Amino acid sequence: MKTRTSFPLLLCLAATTAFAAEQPAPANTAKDESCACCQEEKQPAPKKDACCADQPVVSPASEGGQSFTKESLYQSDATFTDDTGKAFALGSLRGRPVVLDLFFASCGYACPLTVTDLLALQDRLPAELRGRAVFVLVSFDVARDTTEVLAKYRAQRGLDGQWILLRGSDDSVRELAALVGVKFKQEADGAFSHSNLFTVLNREGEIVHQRLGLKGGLDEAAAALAANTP
Ligand SMILES: [Cu+2]
Repeated sequence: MKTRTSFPLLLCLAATTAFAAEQPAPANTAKDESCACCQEEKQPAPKKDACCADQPVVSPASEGGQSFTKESLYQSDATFTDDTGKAFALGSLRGRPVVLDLFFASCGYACPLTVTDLLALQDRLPAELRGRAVFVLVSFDVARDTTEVLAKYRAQRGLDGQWILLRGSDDSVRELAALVGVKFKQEADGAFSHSNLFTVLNREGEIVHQRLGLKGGLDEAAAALAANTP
């Protein structure tokens, strides 16, 4: 499927680790106020195809009678496996409110902070919503984040059954990253510079909210999840 490239771009250098953050610009995106050196570049908003927006489309991921909306991430034919080694199709998340975060397990700074925030977000959800919301972590460290490493990460961070930890091919991870506007790059020391961004998907797998940066925005994310609960 086509990737979105024309998002407003926000580049940010953090003091402790350099990363590039791209803001795909949903209405409620929170800005990282801790970064005083941010530069915002305005780019034209993506143009919607007015004649056929919101119409279901058939994609490789929609085999078996399923169809997804044009804006759904679940159209992607990217394939993943979870931390038990089982194949996982993003389309199987359909119907659930989803928080999606790309990360790498050995990150020493930003990813652990984001996971801590996502645990706090999970905690603050009303019980019914907490039982339905799914938190998906997808590793972009395709070489080092093996099934075993992901399983260990789950145990170390105390991630319960509402969390899904995924790994995939470089192509699959890059496709998903492009869809949500996350940039990442491996540095000479093996660590990754990356956007700090998590995404809320509605029941159809459409982006309804993103938090950019490492602070705040949990109320907005909780509201975005709640708004998509039947
Ligand atoms: Cu990180």
